[in-house]
Amino acid sequence: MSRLPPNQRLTKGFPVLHIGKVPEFDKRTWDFRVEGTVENPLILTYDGLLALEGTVDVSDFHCVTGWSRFDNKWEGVRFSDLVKLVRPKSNARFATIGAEGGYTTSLPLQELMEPDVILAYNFEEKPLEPVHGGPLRLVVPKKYAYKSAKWVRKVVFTQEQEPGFWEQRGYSNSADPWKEERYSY
Ligand SMILES: Nc1nc2c(c(=O)[nH]1)N[C@H]1C(S)=C(S)[C@@H](COP(=O)(O)O)O[C@H]1N2
Ligand SMILES: [Mo]
Repeated sequence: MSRLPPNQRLTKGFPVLHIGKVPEFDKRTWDFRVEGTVENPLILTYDGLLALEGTVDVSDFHCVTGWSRFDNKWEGVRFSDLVKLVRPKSNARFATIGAEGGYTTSLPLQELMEPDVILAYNFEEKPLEPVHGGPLRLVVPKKYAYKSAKWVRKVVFTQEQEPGFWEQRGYSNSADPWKEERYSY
């Protein structure tokens, strides 16, 4: 199988795509919260987040508008490592990712537990730039990139799935680029 999903084209640059303004990052007030149906909710500062066990992963990125970018080197906290810390209750099946400015997306825990799913704070060995979601973004390589929320502040574990920003506006909830699941019809 080709490395490029159907009807995608390869880009060498790194397009910037989002709605709204790039948020200001103030290390003194920024926090990252993990809550919902978990045994051990967390509130971390930026330094607290960097102190967690980190992972580097190189992955491909596919935007639903048709561009793909190969070999992106992310460093951050594996979602599955976060799960070990917060210990979801047995009825937790999804998580909603909340970003600055109200953007949300959600995924089944089963998909978030994949080893390439990372809450990334570094990109290509440097702190992730604000335009690309710094200080913290989710990276879900096997899904169209609207699942890779930029400027993440919150993860809420849930029993039922809460449709995200684009998922409420006609984009696919499953968002698999290999099956070309772009729209929800
Ligand atoms: N918070 C937030 N995250 C977001 C978006 C957004 O509008 N807001 N757009 C998504 C979409 S559609 C894409 S293609 C990627 C683009 O990431 P990039 O700008 O780093 O290339 O961010 C995703 N994450
Ligand atoms: Mo996108």
